Amino acid sequence: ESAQSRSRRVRPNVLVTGTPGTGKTTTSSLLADAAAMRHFNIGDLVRQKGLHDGWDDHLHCHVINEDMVCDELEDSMEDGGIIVDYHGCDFFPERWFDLVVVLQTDNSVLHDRLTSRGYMGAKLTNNIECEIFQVLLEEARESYASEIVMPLHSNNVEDISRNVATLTEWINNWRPPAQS
Ligand code: DAT
Repeated sequence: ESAQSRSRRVRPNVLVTGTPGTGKTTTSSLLADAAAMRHFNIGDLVRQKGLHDGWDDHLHCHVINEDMVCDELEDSMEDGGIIVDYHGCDFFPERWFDLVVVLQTDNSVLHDRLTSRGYMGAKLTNNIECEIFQVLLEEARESYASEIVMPLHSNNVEDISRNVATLTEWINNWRPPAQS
């Protein structure tokens, strides 16, 4: 089933994941323009379409309804040419993605970015720890074939440019798997 679903696509699907603040949305929107892909920011989609089960007062975010998100995306994912941008990766169907990018940022740099975004207290600490312990990299490696997981540094604007160039080239060189 997995190989069949993949071979329908004429363009690849790319998941861009990582701790909040590592640059997923910035990178994904630049990549979408550069490689003519469609970008779904899952956080925005959840808010716009109400794909959640209410508000988490402790974590200050919506409680995402993962089934509703997957149902919403399924048809678009079959067509290919999609970038999905989210700080989690274990609930999407594995067959959806041809490449899983994990953005990584040094702690001090990430700390400053999250502070200027207004994060503090437990939310700040949780996200810094998430990055220190490489939670998203581990989650990606547990959820997808290791060959398709690509960790990339995202510490400065030069990293963003290089990552967008690298990923654009990867997307343009991608070919559907040969039919057997
Ligand atoms: P995410 O979508 O992972 O939460 P973002 O793209 O919204 O991250 O970026 C958060 C902030 O940090 C935003 O102000 C842009 C900045 N930023 C992200 N990646 C960066 C990088 N590699 N170099 C410099 N600034 C970056």
